[in-house]
Amino acid sequence: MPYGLSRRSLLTAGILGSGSLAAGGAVARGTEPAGPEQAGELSFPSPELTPYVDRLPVLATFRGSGTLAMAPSRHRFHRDLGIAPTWSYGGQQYWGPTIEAHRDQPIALAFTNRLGRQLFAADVDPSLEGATEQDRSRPRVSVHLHGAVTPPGMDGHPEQVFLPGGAMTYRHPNRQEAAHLWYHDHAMGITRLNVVRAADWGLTRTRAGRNRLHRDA
Ligand SMILES: [Cu+2]
Repeated sequence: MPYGLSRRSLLTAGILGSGSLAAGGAVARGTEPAGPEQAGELSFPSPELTPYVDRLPVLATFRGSGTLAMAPSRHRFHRDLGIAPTWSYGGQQYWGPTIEAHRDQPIALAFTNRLGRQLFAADVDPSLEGATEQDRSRPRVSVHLHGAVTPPGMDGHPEQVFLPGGAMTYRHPNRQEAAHLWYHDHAMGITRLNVVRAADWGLTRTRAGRNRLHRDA
């Protein structure tokens, strides 16, 4: 398929019915309204699941400077679904830890790419700008702190990527007002695949000047 994720990939990963369906929903928008009998491969109908039966996970908090590994993990998105393979930051089951920082106090965050084969390898589309066949087996990553005021070299732009075995240290001056921000992969041509599998964080600052980098749930 030319874009989006195949239904087969999502079923294989066992994440249908999870929050990850937001990606599928976005793909479905703009198409004809589809009832159950009309559901096509781009509409990603959700299986029947009982809502609000799982306790919401509380993510770990990461404070100050340090290293976060980007690595494969596993998570059960609903009690009635199987355990799905995921990617995460910092040893979480999915996404990454809340990262807490303080206004005007610079931090340095090193990210290591320990990812194996792209979990959505079949959905890598080499016809997209920046994407290559190699992305199926050696996924590039770039960590962008969305909304942060950063020096240009620390912005995690789409071509500032590193491969498995590589690492990048991002230095954030945190010279901006309090805000909730999120961090996410930004790799050219495969962001949609990497982000569904892993990543975001955010930055909150109180009026007292406290920054709190946290996951945008
Ligand atoms: Cu962003």
